[in-house]
Amino acid sequence: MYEAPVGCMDGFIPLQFNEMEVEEMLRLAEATYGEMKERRTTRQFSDKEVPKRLLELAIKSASTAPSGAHLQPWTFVVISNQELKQKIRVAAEEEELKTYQGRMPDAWAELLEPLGTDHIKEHITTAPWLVILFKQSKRLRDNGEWGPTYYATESVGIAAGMFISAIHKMGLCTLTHTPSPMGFLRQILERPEHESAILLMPVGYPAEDAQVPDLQRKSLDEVSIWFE
Ligand code: IYR
Repeated sequence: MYEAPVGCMDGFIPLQFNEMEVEEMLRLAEATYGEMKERRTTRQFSDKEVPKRLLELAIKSASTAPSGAHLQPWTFVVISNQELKQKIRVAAEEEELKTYQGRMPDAWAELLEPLGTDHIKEHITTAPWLVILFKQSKRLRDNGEWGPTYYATESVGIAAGMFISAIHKMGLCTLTHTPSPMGFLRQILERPEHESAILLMPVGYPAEDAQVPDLQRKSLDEVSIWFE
């Protein structure tokens, strides 16, 4: 039977935490920011192969995300099968065409115009890997009954952020594509009713001639308010 370490409550273990000198913390914080600010969402991918192990590690990193009641309410569906990617691309472009040609209100379209997006989703078939992140709205309880998950949207959003960071830190690119509506992904990928697709993320190297919009990010003052 499991016994908690001496001095710990049942089911608890001592936190592993190595306090660092502030100088070192500052150095690491600067280095992290330096790395993160170089991340860009890429729409043009190369078809160069990416080892499966890198995807496994990115998903393991993402799955360390905090989640409501530690339920980890996510499923990463990972695809390299070209026929399946093609099927998803056809379905995504069908929906996106309807969106771009009529469903998208002007106020939305005017924001996308400078980003150069359209209904053609070449990245779905070009990138070597396609990762589709699903949110689970229910979980199977120990007694065999279904129960809800908690803060699933927030939890999956955090896991997505950590996945994106992991992909960037390993020297690859991704794109948070949100075909709309996304119901077709559950059908094609045969996911259960309580799972809904949140993001479709191609992963790979950027195309050699990849271009990104010349965006500026908001300053610290614009994104934060401090009470000291
Ligand atoms: N889902 C569409 C439209 C789109 C919406 C937003 I908000 C973007 O930042 C980019 C695109 C698409 O993926 O093209």
